[in-house]
Amino acid sequence: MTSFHERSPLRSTRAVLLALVVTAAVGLTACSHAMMLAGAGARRPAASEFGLGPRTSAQGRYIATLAPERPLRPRQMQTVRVTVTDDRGQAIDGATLTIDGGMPQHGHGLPTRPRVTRTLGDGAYDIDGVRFNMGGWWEFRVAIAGSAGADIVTFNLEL
Ligand SMILES: [Cu+2]
Repeated sequence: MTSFHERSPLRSTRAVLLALVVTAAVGLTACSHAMMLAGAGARRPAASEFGLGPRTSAQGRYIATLAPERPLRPRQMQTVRVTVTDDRGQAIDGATLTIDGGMPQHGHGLPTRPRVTRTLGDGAYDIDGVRFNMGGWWEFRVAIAGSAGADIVTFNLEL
């Protein structure tokens, strides 16, 4: 015969496992409520800080402009062309661009790993695999390692 005291720990273990499974399932959705709460302190920049550029890098070494093949919308995979110049407007070719980003208020990154697949000359590069999995404020960061040094341009996008 099994006493209450023997069964009880098993029940609580099951309850914990169930809670973990539920938490994991919620975490797999585009953006959980917990994530939104975690990043709720991130301050949305002024409207003037939004857009496709031209946008100056953090240390002023480069100026970058985004040109999506179609207007950016949530849940669409697409290619975004970025044009890079130095601070005097001279095209920067041969740079290594690394893409990063996410939603500061939700505490999650990009759902894909966009990367440069074509260099077009005149400072233009095509970034493939750009996708935003929900609407809202996104940061889209382009780290540039080129002839003027290393710097990063942060675009604020509203989808
Ligand atoms: Cu989000």
